[in-house]
Amino acid sequence: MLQKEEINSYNKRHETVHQRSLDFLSEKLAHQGVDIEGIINKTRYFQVAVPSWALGTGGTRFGRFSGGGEPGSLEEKIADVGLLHALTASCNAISLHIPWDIPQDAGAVKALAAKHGLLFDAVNSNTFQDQSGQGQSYKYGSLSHTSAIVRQLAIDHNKEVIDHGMALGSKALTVWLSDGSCFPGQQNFRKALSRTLESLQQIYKHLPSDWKIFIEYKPYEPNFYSTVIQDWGTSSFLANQLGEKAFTLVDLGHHLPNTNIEQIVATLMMQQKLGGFHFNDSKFGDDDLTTGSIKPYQLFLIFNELVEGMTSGDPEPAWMIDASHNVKDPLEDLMQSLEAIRIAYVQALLVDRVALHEAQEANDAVSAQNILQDAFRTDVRAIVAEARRVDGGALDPIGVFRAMDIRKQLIGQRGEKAIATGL
Ligand SMILES: [Mn+2]
Repeated sequence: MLQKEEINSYNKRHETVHQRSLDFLSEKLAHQGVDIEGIINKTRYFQVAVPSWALGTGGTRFGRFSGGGEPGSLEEKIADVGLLHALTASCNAISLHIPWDIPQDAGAVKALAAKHGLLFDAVNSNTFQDQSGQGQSYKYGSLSHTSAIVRQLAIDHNKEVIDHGMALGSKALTVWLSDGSCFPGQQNFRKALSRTLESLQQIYKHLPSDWKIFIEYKPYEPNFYSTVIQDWGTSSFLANQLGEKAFTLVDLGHHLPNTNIEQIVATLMMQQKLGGFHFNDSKFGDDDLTTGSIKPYQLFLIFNELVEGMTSGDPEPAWMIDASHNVKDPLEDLMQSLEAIRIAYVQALLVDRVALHEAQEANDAVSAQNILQDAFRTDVRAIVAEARRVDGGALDPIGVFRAMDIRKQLIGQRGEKAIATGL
């Protein structure tokens, strides 16, 4: 475990410059009537879950280039998220994928996570691949399958995932289906959707009273003609049919190019139906690139709607990073994502909402754009760094990670060939 003193000693090197940037920003914001302390506090509480599958080097269908020292067990995955949380103080939860991360001893796993200051976020089911020894195949779908026996297998799996999650203190189940078809005519759209709803209703019955179910959508891949839950409208339909514990989950990469995701967010929040949120970035499809690496302005505009919703009293969604990489060290990648997410959040907090509403009501497009871009062009990194520092994190997390040669240490402990389980 990374010691607080080690982080503090690195922080000392950056203290003077950091303080100067913070004072400069503080004075600038004070002129605008913004209380910087309030913003820092809100930032501290903005915590994002890290999924257990983001800790290893991701692959594509063409190849996988492991970086070494990857976590080979659930315990090591928890240690990696603990390390990230120690450095960034911004990811206090881990999201597990069952069956990749079935806890053998839930009590011990829970205790280990608590030692790292971690909670268990939503648990994720997996019916997009067959598990060894599985009697039936998901090749042609799971919850929507034409065979009742396959559907039952998938329903039972989701119930088991809920049971695992309950033992760990999770409060939500995320369902993402790869169900769909590759060729026109292959699947009856109406029957597939209606079977999916019936299957979800069975799972919903198993949900404890204080749990939520998040329904994720995706337009294509791995199926390339149709996906049963293709868009937010379909997810929203299912959530509304299921009941008050069911919500839509928005994954940034699960949209066709140029989709107005911020408007989807606003529409779902207005109905109190946005339950979960997955961060990543993309150029073309579900590219799973580092959050904020390609379209930081879009990320800000999305956060602008999220903050608009949260300040109107809509429930805060469950935040999670959902990305996986071929090129970067996965831990460094996650640190970049965590930073980008908080930057966009803080910029959205800086939007002069009263003035924006006035400009909108007056149909003043020029002022509205200026108000948004004033916030977006504010360099808020000192606020994000200060929020980390106050909570014992590093002013420069990647700098510490590199200076301490943490990847080399992990390779020393786990080996060059250690490959994260599940990917
Ligand atoms: Mn996702």
